[in-house]
Amino acid sequence: MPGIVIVGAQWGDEGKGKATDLLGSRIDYVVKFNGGNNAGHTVVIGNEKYALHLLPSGILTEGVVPVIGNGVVVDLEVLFDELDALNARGLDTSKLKISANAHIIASYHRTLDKVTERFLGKRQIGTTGRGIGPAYADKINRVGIRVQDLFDASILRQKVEGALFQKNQLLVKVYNRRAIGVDEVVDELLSYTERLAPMVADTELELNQAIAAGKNVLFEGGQATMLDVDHGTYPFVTSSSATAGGAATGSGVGPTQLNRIIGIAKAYITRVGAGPFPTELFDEWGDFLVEHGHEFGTTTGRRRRPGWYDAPIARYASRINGLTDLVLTKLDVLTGLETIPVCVAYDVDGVRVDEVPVSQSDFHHAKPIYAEFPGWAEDISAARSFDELPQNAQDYVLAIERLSGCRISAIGVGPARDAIIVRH
Ligand code: 2SA
Ligand code: GDP
Ligand code: MG
Repeated sequence: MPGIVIVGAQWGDEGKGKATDLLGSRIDYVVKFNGGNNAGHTVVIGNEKYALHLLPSGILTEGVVPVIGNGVVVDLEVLFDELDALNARGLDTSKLKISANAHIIASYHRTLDKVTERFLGKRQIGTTGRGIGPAYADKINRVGIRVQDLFDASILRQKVEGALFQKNQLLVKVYNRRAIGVDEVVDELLSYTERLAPMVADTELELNQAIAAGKNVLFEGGQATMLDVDHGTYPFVTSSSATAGGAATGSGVGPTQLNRIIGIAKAYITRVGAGPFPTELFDEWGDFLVEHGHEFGTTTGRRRRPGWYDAPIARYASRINGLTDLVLTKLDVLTGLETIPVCVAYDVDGVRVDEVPVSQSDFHHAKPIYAEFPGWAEDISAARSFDELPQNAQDYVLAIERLSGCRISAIGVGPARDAIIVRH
């Protein structure tokens, strides 16, 4: 191995939590490298269902060291709530390490996220309202608060003053809100330091040492390729690097140490929030996918927008991430369909376009060109080898593999932890 990256190959919610969890037994560290508590991973273990937002899903596997890397934005209230909830269910979370360089989401980031969205009206992004964008904006503007700042009260005060200076003008003059006091923010943040202290580490050093010692490190991407701030459907994206390159910058481990890059894609596709989506379905087939796939947000409970598998997006994700493997999840959700359309190219204003168009307007106008594949009616959730799948399901997977430009090394056939066919 030893550096394995897992990224979403579509618009998120592909089942990354399950894939991470599947590899868990051979893994020593699981690192979250981007995003914050906007993520939502649902992992089913036995009869227990866990919904994680901020914590890496490796926290559910015994013996694994879960790490929140420098590329993450951390809401401390959420952090301790999630830890308390897991502890109450008997899970040991004492191994968690948090990078001293990770940035903090404070209450003013949440406030700004919500008021900005309201202000945008029809042009809103449909964010999760968790303060993600404003926290990353502060990081790039060099007025962010980092985890390490919480351990020096006078430095913290200076930084909070710097962070609030422009924001208060904006809140009062543009958004007609009250100004936020420096003291209230400093007090809020300092109230967490005692509990936080034992978790804070030089995770960049520790991860490099672990890799040098031959340990296996899994980098778990939040959100997905099409939501990446550089490579996604900007501005309808999240504010972090959700593609494989983000694993290096968001953890301090160099790209030469990343040996395997695994993209996760559903056998169809969904998106939450606003933005272009060529294969989106507004008919009963969309309802079928939402109903059979339980497509509701793990974080906000929002209904996900459903659509057919989009092969140009899969090829794009393959390229941008340098995928070595694709894991196809939720094949079971398609059971019962007579025919299954797959988008193979787009029609953009009368012209056939084979790849994701670089122009945002073209992508907005792109109409899918479909190939149709025959479906299957048999329940596939007990299949554990490729041969056990009905012929039409095998053919569907092989067609998707051919169209996506990447080998499919595992296939999800149900929500349970072991409901997966491993091919490579
Ligand atoms: P934000 O809050 O600034 O990151 O929102 C910006 C866009 O990114 C989308 N986004 C997501 N899309 C799918 N799943 C996500 N996580 C949750 C889940 C979502 C939920 O696993 O279900 O529960 O609603 C996620 N996080 C961010 C978001 O919809 C915006 O389009
Ligand atoms: P993530 O954000 O990529 O981690 O994905 P989410 O957890 O938000 O959404 C994926 C959902 O699909 C979860 O509820 C999983 O339990 C479920 N899931 C994962 N793999 C499969 C599968 O192969 N079949 C079915 N039916 N459900 C799956
Ligand atoms: Mg999710």
